[in-house]
Amino acid sequence: MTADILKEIKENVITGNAPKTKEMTQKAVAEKVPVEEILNNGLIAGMTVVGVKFKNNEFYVPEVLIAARAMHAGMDVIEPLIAKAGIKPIAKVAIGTVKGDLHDIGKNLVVMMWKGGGFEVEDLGIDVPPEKFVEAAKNGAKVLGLSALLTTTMVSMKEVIESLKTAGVRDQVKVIIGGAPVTQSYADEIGADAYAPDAASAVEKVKEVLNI
Ligand code: B1M
Repeated sequence: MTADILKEIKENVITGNAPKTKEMTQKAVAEKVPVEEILNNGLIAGMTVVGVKFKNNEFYVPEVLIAARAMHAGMDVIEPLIAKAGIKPIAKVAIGTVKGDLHDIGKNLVVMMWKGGGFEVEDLGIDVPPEKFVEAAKNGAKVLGLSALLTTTMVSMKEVIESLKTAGVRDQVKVIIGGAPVTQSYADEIGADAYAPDAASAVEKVKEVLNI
């Protein structure tokens, strides 16, 4: 029975049915399914499939956004219970679009995938100056995600890494970069810890840099 409800939650996240995801999550809570199971085997399991489909070009941006909305509908139900159950997020991470850059669709997808992967995500927004990334690292983010869509703003990624060094916090945080003009060789050149070509890979990369 529990397995059926969790399967339904997972399937409704994948198909992006927010009302049904909410309803099934409420049903699971009413039937005393442990909140950790609802999260891991229902909601996160659904988003994981979405990530794989997105990577394989079976899903495109609209499907991912709709699935994320469904996941949020389920999260809203269990969020108060998560705090009570004492479930800890895997790690705290922060992400922003770098200084001078206002593009946020790709960055928002990474936010959703990271949340879907069980991370606590601080979204720093767009046009984020290096000092805000430094502040996030000082506030406990274990990974910083930097997004850039313009060839003119990707240089700011290097500034972020230099600022982390100047502030003496480079060793305590991993830096993952991404965005259309960004490449692995650029990541190597500026000393980033990883490059992710898309939002689904960003989940794999964050686990990789944290050794989890
Ligand atoms: Co702009 N824009 N834009 N734009 N825009 C591009 C990027 C451009 C390629 C269009 C073009 O000329 N063909 C071009 C950049 C050229 C260049 O530098 N090489 C460009 C330009 C020039 C500009 C302006 C300068 C235009 C002007 O005003 N003259 C201006 C700059 C404003 C600024 O930022 N200061 C500008 C403005 C805008 C809008 C505001 C109108 C709007 C943004 C709206 C918004 O984001 N809220 C916009 C849009 C929508 C685009 C295009 C059409 C689409 C971008 C997008 O959202 N793609 C884009 C052309 C294109 O790409 N076809 C273009 C979908 C999104 C899902 O993909 O963001 O690449 P993307 O994210 C991917 C991956 O890159 C990766 O994951 C995502 C998917 O899995 N990823 C990460 C992204 N961040 C990641 C971080 C990670 C890991 C992966 O880890 C941390």
